[in-house]
Amino acid sequence: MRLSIVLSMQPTSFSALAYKGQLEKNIAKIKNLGYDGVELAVRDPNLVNLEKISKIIDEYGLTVPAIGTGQAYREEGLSFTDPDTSIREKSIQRIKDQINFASHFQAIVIIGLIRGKVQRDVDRNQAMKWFELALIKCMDLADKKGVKLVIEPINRYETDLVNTVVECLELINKIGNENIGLLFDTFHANIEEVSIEESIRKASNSLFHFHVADSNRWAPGYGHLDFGKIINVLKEIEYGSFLSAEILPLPDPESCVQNNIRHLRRWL
Ligand code: LER
Ligand code: MN
Repeated sequence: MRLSIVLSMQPTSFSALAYKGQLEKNIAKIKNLGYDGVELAVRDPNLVNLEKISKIIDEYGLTVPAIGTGQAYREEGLSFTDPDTSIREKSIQRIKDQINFASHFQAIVIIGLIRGKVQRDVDRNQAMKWFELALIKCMDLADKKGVKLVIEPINRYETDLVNTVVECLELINKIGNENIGLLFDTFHANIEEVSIEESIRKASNSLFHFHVADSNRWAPGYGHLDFGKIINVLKEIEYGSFLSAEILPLPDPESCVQNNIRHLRRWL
């Protein structure tokens, strides 16, 4: 298992980010601390200088395991389940742009908050149908580009569409494409799952990516989750990809980024 950390490429209101902006400076720090990768949170890939970022990432010998896409929902209100057709179309196009962007890094594209929420006067089944349809449209391009997508179960306080691993696996099975899988996030799982370890086992066949944060969304070691147990289950199911830290910059950005790696390495 390798370690990465989320870095936002554009200003955002999302708080669970140790580092935002100052790309070269932060990428150098991430590398020097011993991380293997950097997960990029991108609002709109058309506003990113691909050549520049690729060059920096290559220079520091880092991998980009995944691209986060939720800022398009937070900052622009784009969602797969908006009752307005043009917004749904725009959000599908945005994820297609993300798939093209991700293909340059062989990175996974994350489907998190871009799914939206069930809006007033919208039937829940209708919202789920829009969600599925959007995924199917995106998978066409993902298959062509050889890019994988992951759906992230997100806790009930952020969305009411797909909160748990079981709901997420149902949706993945419905789509029935080997390039779509699950992103497990320990912060959300701590709120929604009966047992974090059992849920990881359930997800094992579709587990493509993994977000780590402690119970309070601080770095692992600052809350009450048992990362020894979590990592042992990941070893048991032979998860071989990244543990990506999506953590609050507390008590300060430097300590959390250093202590995340120190804490997790005890069991890796
Ligand atoms: C994104 O990976 C995530 O975990 C969400 O909480 C974003 O709001
Ligand atoms: Mn997450």
